[in-house]
Amino acid sequence: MRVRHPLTVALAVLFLSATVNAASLSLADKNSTVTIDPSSQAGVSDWHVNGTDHLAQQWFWVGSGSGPEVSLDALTLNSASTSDDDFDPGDEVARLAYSGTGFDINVTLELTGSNGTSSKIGEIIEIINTSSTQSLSLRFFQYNDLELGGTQDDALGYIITPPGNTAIQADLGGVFVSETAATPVPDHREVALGAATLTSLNDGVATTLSDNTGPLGPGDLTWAFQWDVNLPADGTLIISKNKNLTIPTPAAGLAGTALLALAAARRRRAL
Ligand SMILES: [Ca+2]
Ligand SMILES: [Ca+2]
Ligand SMILES: [Ca+2]
Ligand SMILES: [Ca+2]
Repeated sequence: MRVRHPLTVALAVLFLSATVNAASLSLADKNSTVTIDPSSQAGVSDWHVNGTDHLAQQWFWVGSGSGPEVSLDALTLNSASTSDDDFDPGDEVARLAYSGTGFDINVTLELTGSNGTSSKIGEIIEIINTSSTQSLSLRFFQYNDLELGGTQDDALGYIITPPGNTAIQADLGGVFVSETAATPVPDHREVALGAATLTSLNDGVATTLSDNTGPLGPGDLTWAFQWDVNLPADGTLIISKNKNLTIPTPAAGLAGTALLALAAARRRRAL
């Protein structure tokens, strides 16, 4: 067995604690980078793909029972770290661990860039009832404010219902994002404009998302998902989601823009 020099171990521990205390984390994979602030509502604040930032804010809120929800950063942050799991340049995985009263929430984000014009963020959220005697009732929210193409306004946003677990947002230039919350299907969802959803999550009153699935736009589009979580003692819920972003090739972008212009002209004629 190889014995490590005590100084090496001490340095490793120092490095580890420096990572845990980092104010913000950066992920990088191929054509993409992501910035995560685990200690504020800014949350996941940048998603650069091919040099353009397509994301203003993506973050989580949680409410106990029927009480008002708070953002995830209001809980106790136990650890926040990144790692390189695919042995190419850049850390593409972030792991955040929080504790609330009677529960733990662990978030894993994995950035998968490409050598072309697409990018993906996969997320796994683990909600653990830490009581061995009491059941747990929570409402868990994920909020998204994408700004596709680096500009605030986008053409169109909607959620496909049923089953109500895939959100779509598209920009005039043809940049396109879809997110599917594969397991489990959210209990409520909402497409909105501007700060409407964010305001309702921060108003100190228990929120139930409106189930407005759109389509909405053009404008500053947002969407959110809500899960009503009921866990037995020692129970765990795992939520798994994938966000896919596609930037069109110039020809496809022109075709997309032409289609949107045609749809707008039809709407004008119908008025
Ligand atoms: Ca890597
Ligand atoms: Ca835009
Ligand atoms: Ca609220
Ligand atoms: Ca937006």
